[in-house]
Amino acid sequence: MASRDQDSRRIVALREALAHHNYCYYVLDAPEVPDAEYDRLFHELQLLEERHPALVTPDSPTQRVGAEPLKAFGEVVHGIPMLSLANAFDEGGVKDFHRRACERLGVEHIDYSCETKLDGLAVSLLYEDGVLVRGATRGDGRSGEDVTQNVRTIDSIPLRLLGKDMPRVLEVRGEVFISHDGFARLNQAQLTEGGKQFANPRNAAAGSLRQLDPRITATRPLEIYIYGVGVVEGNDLPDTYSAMLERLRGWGLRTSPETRVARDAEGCLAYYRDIMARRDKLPYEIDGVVYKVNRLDQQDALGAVSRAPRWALAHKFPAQEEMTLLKGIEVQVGRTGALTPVARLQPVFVGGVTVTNATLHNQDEVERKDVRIGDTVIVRRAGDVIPEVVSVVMSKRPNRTRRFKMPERCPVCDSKVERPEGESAARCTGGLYCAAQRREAIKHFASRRAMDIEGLGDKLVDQLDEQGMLTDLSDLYRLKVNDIAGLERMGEKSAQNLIDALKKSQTTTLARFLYALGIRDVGETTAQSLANYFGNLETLMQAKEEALQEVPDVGPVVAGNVYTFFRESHNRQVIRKLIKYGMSWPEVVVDRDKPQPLSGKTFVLTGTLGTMTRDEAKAKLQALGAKVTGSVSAKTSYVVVGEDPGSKATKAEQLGVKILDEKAFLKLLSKK
Ligand code: D41
Repeated sequence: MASRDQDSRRIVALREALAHHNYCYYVLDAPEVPDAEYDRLFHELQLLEERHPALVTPDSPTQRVGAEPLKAFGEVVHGIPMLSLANAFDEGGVKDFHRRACERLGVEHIDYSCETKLDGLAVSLLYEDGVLVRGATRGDGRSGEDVTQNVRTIDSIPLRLLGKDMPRVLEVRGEVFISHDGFARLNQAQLTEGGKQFANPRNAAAGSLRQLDPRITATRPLEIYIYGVGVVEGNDLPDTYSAMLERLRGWGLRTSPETRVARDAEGCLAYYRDIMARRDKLPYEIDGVVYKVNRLDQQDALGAVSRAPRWALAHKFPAQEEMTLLKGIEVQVGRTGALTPVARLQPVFVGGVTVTNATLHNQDEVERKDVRIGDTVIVRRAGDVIPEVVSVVMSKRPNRTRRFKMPERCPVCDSKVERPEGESAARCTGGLYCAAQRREAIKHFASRRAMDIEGLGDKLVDQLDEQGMLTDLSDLYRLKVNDIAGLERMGEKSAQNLIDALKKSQTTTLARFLYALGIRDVGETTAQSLANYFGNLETLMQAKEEALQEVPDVGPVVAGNVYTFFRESHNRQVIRKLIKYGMSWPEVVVDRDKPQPLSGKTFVLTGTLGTMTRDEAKAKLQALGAKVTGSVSAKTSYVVVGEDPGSKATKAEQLGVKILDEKAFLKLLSKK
């Protein structure tokens, strides 16, 4: 057995190695060793410490968990108050802030350090001689709660600082948060363990940090970014905030990778726009950005007013959810005739724009959310998606509200409305007789990924249709400059441009043309598959349903839709006219002999897959030549079983059909 001395040296070496790997992983985001190696080192340290309990120190990586639950948190009075941030909500606010700072400092230009504003909660960490001795919440800024045992469980917080030359006393401040992924995992775990669901990552982070039992906190995916210092004793810090962050990072503290130095208000605003554009791609929630005067001497000169520094500004993103009054519900008719209930709202500023309409999706959703006319509702607009009604504020429901009912006749063309069994959408049966469907079909036909007719926007389509100039799609190609020039906002020049764009669109590909026709459920990928398989339009138009189902990515439903579309004499006529007026594409070279690795195999999918939707899985399989069907029989080659599978998995077992879990399924796909 090794001597105590040898063990002691090994313990020190292991702790250093583990601290180093932690640093690479959390701070540099560049791990040097696989997790398994980290776990081995960790385990070796645990064994040695068990053998020599006297050698265990509080900063050992083995000591992150295990503290006993508390009855209550102690109070921590912050040595230097934790200030709050002044807010700006628009460009004007940022420019004012910059101008005032320039005036106070008597300078023309200021460098700012810009960073993201995480939506978590602020904490203070106190290091003495490099060892973490205390963690506290911000509280009211003057005093907070002692959460030392909890912050010790956060892996990205070092228990001991790395390197040398650190101040004897160093208090740093930062934001504790939970990433989108961590949040999803946490709520999933809560679901299986019967715990409560958290409403958002911020609440989850706050609830997790303010746990009296550190062993619970240890299971929560908390992270930290450090953004400032408080008390510092015994060593000087650099001259700028950005250099200071660099220094903190060198000591093993995790700082935001999105930090940049920018000059003046313009530089800050460019940073804001950049982050705003990437907001949805960041792995965590942010509610804005923060600008900080970079020179620390300038920070000192500016000082603070009413608990907020004059040298820092939070530039908030527009809120993504707002409350407003639902004044009415109208029904919109889409390209395929689907009726969508749309909420007419008291105009409200949300997600950066004024919203007056929001989708309610369909009748079932209206009922599930119990949305009624006269209600106060919460409207959400995130990114580029269509604003939607999220929920009703029940406490504000007036005595008299009106319920919504889907009309029995189309509000546009008065045709009968049908709701096929098993579908969520009610549909107008008017087809192209319905002005709404006709206009939407033309808008789709003209859209960028279809015929790409530049200049033919929604407004213009509506106008042309109102004038009775578009009985069907092919009429587009009979338009003359004179027909268009008289319309609203259309002069001679823009009319000629449109004619040119129409002409140009006639040289196309079969795939684009098929997609542009707007056959139900035929998206770009399916259109491409059909074009590749049949090579020319004639053969496709003659194809029987069985033949259509041979096409990779085409199942019985799509095959039925395509078949029906081409049986319709009106559709055939429109296509004939489109070609007569000049639509053309090169013949596609058909290569049906290309070996299809899964041809002859039949798959059934059941349950939820983690890495793709069932439709995506189906498309992938079909692209490899496999058939995907809905029910298991002795002829089925494989059943792919996701999470919460239905009776199909049991049936497969009974019939002795091969079962693939997601991992095995992905492996099979990757090998083909
Ligand atoms: O990401 C944040 N939430 C964040 C918060 C940040 N990036 N910087 C901050 N800087 C400060 C000052 C300038 C006062 C040191 C802050 C906060 N404060 C803050 N968080 C909560 C209250 C104040």
